[in-house]
Amino acid sequence: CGALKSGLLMSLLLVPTSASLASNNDVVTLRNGATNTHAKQLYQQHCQSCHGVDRMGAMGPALFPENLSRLRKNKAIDVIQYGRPATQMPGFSEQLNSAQTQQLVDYIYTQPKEQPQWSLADIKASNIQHYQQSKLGNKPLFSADLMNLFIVVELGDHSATLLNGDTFTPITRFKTRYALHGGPKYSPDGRYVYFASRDGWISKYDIYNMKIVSEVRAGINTRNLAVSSDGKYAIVGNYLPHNIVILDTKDLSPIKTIATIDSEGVSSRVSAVYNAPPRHSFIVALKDVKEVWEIPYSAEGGVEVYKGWAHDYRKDSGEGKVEDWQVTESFPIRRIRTADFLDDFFFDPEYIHLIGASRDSHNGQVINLDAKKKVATIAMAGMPHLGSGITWDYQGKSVFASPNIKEGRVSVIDMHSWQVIKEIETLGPGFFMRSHSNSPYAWVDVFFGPNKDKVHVINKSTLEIVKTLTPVPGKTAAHVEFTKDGQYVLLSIWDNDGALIVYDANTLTEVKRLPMKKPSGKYNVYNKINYEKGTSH
Ligand code: DHE
Repeated sequence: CGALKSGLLMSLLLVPTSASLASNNDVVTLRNGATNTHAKQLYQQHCQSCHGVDRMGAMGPALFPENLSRLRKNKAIDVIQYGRPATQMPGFSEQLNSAQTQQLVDYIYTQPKEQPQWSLADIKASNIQHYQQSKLGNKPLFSADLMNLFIVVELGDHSATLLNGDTFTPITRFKTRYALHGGPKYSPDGRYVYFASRDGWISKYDIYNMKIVSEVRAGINTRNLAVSSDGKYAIVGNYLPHNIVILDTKDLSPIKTIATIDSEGVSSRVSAVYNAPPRHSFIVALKDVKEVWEIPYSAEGGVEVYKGWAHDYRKDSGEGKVEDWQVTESFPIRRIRTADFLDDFFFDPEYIHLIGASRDSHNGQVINLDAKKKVATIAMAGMPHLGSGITWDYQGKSVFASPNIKEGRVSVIDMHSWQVIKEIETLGPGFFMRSHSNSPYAWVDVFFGPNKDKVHVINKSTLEIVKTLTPVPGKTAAHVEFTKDGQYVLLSIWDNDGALIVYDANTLTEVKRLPMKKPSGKYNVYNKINYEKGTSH
């Protein structure tokens, strides 16, 4: 991670000085009982810029024993030496010998003297109101189709651009928190956008007034956030502490935290949180235990069902495990046990089925959320990136397709029989896939390996690659998003000296190129708030 030197400074600046985040890791007691300051120096030199001061996590995850429970020590040695696929973690075999690698492993599996805490009180204390919403106007301060706006996240200098999706001109550009990750989420009307940074900051941006209005630090090491369909609540999933946090979207004040502990009392990181609109609930995927949670946030799905779930919760878990109940019946937890761990997820458009896979398994599990049970296994080679999956209609059936982060293939799966219809061969493993209901094409990148500068365009009716683009030779081309009407595609050149390239979605020819600093994801208001099938949710 030494490459991210500028990240180091930001990370140091942004780690709060609250006493609750202090820890004393200077002296490490190794397995043989000896103490060692060298391990910490190695950590500071090679790991801190990504994994944060005192192992708290930043661009990379926090490194404490409870966050490493699924990684055996000998595997951790491999990860340090050779890197981890599908992450920003490079290999260090050139810089570190095996004794140094072992010292680092011992260090990260050592409990800190003081356990890092981030309580409801810490969250409350971190809540900042930059502007009083009542004093801001209710009309946009610019003229554009509000449904065809894009937010483009630029990781290069931790900024975001608000882009007019008709003219492809930037409306404004603003600073974000350090290392945003995952898709920002819009309010149901598209006016507000909520960002999550890897180090726990949630920011609410008012598009009409082009201002960050509220912020809060919801965790030390955060995965992602989701916003309820009624726009009232945001849920944040954390790696550290092991919990979820429900926020009031009005001002991002915390409503409650829920420790993510399974029915056996085992604590877990949160893989990701999602909004399931037809269910009026949040889905919480847990990483270290074989459970998925459903948390209804409104009684709209049927009061009786809601009560049933609340009852289910009491029966399953007992109330003692939930901190900070404000209203006993609010946000009850419905536990769904799973056959395997789930690291990556996809939902069918009806949100009845969850398709999940663990990092170590080659099979996907299909779980019926209503029946609370596994209904099918999908045979998939490599490591499908289900989170980037999309759906479309193919020969009268619904299919979903997912890129693969280990192998050069896109798997296309029948969503009725759960059989793989086709494995489309690509020029290397890919990360993101996209389409639009109005487009005959699906786009997939080749994020990893020598062909990272290539992007494939797949015909959704024939399941064949019809064109492979190389927009900037040698530079990673990844992550596309369509305009509201599906007529144009925006693609990122993932480089500090990068660009956002606009293509005509039908002729596949370039229309415009805007210089940008490592643009990562881009998010169209209309596609997001309407849960367009071709985009991520
Ligand atoms: Fe992501 C989304 C998990 C590495 C860029 N990534 C997501 C989501 C999850 C996830 C669960 C969906 C959340 C959401 O949008 O609400 N990502 C993971 C990992 O577990 C993984 C493999 C390891 C890790 O570091 O956590 C990982 N992701 C990366 C990267 O290395 C990427 C390329 C660069 C970065 O920013 O760290 C990256 N992930 C993204 C982006 C999205 C994302 C741009 C949003 C995609 C979208 O279109 O919605």
